[in-house]
Amino acid sequence: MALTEAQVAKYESDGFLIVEDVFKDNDLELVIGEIENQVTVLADRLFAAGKITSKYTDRDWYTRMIAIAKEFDEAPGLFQVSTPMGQELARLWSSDTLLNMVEQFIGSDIEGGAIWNVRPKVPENALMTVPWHQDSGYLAPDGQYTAQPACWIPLLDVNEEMGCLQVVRGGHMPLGNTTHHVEKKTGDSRSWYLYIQEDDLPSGDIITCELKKGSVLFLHENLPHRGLWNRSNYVRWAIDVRWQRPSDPTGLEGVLIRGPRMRSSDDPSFRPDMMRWAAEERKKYEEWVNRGESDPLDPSIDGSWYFARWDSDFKDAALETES
Ligand SMILES: O=C(O)CCC(=O)C(=O)O
Repeated sequence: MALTEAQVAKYESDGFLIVEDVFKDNDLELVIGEIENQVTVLADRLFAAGKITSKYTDRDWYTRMIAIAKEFDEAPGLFQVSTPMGQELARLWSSDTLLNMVEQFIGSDIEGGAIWNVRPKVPENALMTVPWHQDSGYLAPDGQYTAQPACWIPLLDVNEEMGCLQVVRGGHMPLGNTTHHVEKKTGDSRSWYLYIQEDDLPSGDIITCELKKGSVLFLHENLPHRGLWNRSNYVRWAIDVRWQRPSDPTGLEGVLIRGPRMRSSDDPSFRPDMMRWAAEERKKYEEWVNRGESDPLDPSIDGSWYFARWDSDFKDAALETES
């Protein structure tokens, strides 16, 4: 699927682009099945650890994580930060369907961005509600000018009530970061999010991006956006993945490994080895969040390395992370 010139121009001027009917139901079923299995793995772990009194096997994809989170509210966050990259998600991320569109934004040398997420946003859960930010705010300063389009892929129809995304149209310009703050200082102490104060948001219409399953939302790395509170009775499942040019800094040097190479302009037959990358990434990630040492059921992330860019209180902790 190729984007029209008008769609590419819209992405450049608005900083985001909704593309409808990218995937058919069947295209997403394998990923959903994989995620359902991963939820079962988590439920088994939590049940064995006595964190939940039932594995809630009678609940479906739309409600199981809600039942689990009622007993252990950190479960969705734990799912997000600790579930390994699965084969089906890797396939989707590196699919020609997505790469053919991404190529129109950044050219035909493509590397995956090292930050990716599967988000089970359950209702009324602060840890799953992402405040206003620019994705590049989470990077080291040298990464803030790296073109790094994100693709947000809902796994069901999403609307405002379910906690879809909001964006500031055109708010990605001029390039560079707006001041971010560390949410754990003012909000939930377990939070790993940065936030932009409403007063610091660039001017521009705030657009609520309601999407049908099968549609995707591309986001410019510099575009302020947030995930709304989920006020529905369902889990708002969504995936977000990123790409960049291999020649650009990731802004994550020393913390995460580079993302997987996906396309090469001088070798059209190049195919990525996604699962090898995923295994290496896992190892590095475990070190990064210190999961080897801390409680494996604690979802908190040591985000001091990116907190420190915005708040000097985290400088010492960041130095420890790097050493
Ligand atoms: O899924 C959400 O609610 C937030 C997603 C987001 O902020 C992101 O992908 O950068």
